[in-house]
Amino acid sequence: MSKIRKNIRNIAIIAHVDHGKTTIVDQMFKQSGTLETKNEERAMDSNELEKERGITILAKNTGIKYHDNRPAVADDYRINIVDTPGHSDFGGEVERTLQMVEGFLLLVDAAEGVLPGTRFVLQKALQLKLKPIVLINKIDRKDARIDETRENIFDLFLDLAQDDSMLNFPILYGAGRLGYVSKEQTATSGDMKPLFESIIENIPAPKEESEELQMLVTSLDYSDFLGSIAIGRIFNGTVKVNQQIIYCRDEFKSAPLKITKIFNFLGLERHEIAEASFGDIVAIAGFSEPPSIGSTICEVGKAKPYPYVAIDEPTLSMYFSVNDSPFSGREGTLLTSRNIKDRLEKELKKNVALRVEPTETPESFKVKGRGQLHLGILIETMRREGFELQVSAPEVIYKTINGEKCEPMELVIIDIPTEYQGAVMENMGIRKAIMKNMTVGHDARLRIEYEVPARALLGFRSQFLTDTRGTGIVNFSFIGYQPYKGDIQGRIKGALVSMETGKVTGYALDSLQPRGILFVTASDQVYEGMIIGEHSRDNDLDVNPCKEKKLTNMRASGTDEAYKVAPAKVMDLEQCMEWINPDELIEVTPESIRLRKKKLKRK
Ligand SMILES: Nc1nc2c(ncn2[C@@H]2O[C@H](COP(=O)(O)OP(=O)(O)OP(=O)(O)O)[C@@H](O)[C@H]2O)c(=O)[nH]1
Ligand SMILES: [Mg+2]
Repeated sequence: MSKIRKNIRNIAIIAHVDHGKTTIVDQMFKQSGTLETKNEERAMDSNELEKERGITILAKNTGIKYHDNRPAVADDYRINIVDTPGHSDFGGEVERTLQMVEGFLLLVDAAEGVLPGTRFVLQKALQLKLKPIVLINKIDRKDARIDETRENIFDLFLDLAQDDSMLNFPILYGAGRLGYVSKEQTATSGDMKPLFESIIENIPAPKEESEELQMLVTSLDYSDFLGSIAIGRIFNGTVKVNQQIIYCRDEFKSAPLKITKIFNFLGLERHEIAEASFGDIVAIAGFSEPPSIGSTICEVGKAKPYPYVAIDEPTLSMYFSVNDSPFSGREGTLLTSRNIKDRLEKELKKNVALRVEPTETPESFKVKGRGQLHLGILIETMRREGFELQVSAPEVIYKTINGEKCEPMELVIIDIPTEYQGAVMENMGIRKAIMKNMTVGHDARLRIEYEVPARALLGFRSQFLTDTRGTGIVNFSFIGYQPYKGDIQGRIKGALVSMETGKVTGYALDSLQPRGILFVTASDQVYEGMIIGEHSRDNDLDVNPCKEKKLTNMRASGTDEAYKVAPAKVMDLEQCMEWINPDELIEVTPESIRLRKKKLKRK
């Protein structure tokens, strides 16, 4: 007979980027009484880059305790929550963690409506047959379009549901940031109770199918005291501290090992517990080697891998190489191919959507990910750790399907003031975009849906912002592979390349200004072959940014400050990734991001 843990609910919060997932978790903490502490915003976005950029990068587990006092169900409940990232580059995080839960809360921003990320995460959740709750969020926004959003959500479910039972879902309305959720779309105040109650009513309690232990490992952690830590969901059985276990995956079976600690998640803390059973999401220590994500923890002698749905394959690749620029070793501490290899191997253990392949030279690795931001965050993290490396222009990963060359495609939704329609449509046309839908929205804005080859979006954003004078909004998400669409023009402008190694002078920059857009400032150090600007024409141009003014008579030349040079264009890593061509590299160190030609010396 199968057992049920009627006081537990496991739920993932999913949405398009920025639709308010992490913010609503703050309120769930607060109003369930789990976190009494201060008013820290987006408490779950705990890592440095998440805080800096205001986005969630890693999916994370937490839990709350909730007392429901409705007579029929009055009891104490524990709701385990997975906060997932919305940015499509981190889709692997969503796929990985959805496998832990029985249900999901789909948030949709009432003003932005259904966007490509909404489709992506909903599709993944429905494929796993998880139970839905829909929350139209941010209804406090003045530009909220609740009716239209709800209609679009229904259309999306109709499109993605695998059977009719999936079409029957509760819809709530709320403003996560203001701390209220309601069954009424006209609500302007209230609390989170309707959300908690809906979770308890609609999300199935965990059920045990067998008493033999099966815990699916969905993420890894490490502590200096405890070593490797496996985090995951127990689907069957019970596990206790000091118990002997094994972990297995496919044909692999580990040697027995002893569990030293078990923790569960509550608010921002982990609590040590003595045992855990089916339905619980826990962290377990005692491993000498970390089990791979997707492994199942079982009793000794009873290896039984739990089904693990593989994560989508990467769509973008870049080469990561040892920094061989003339400035190598000036700013970083981790320089060698060994350093880079070890670091990438460590990353592979927990970054499930990443792949690393050796190349013909030990100095270089082919790193594959789900998009520019996915790889960009890894590079940014590495430079903060002290690494120096060189990375190549990102390239999409082609696939041969039924003998035909295919390429990754993105669903793109742009939202622009009508007046820019011409410029944007022309730009999309050049990029081989296929228009799928166009609707006229409020405030004389247009919403156009396209399917576009992913490679055509490299470098798209800056052009789009120029075309729409910064007023356009663009969102995209991977939708699958389609036959190759033919040539697409890349960067039209050439590079201004330094022919000297030395210190940049204001005098030289002053005379180079008319040639294009400069990336360097007076007194920057440059080397021969380094790119110091974008040429206004389509060819590369060798220039000397270090030229000094000739001293005339006995009088010293004017100082650098005397020259009026427009401020240099400083590009961050992701902008550089959009800008560069295949014969160029980005040199990344803890202090600097430089662009260079692969071949530094002039002929
Ligand atoms: N008006 C309004 N803004 C909100 C509400 N909830 C969240 N926001 C704002 O929306 C932005 C994004 O919020 P987050 O909670 O980080 O969104 P998210 O879905 O976790 O974002 P990712 O994890 O990066 O996908 C923040 O600026 C929030 O302050 C709301 O109820 N009303
Ligand atoms: Mg978030």
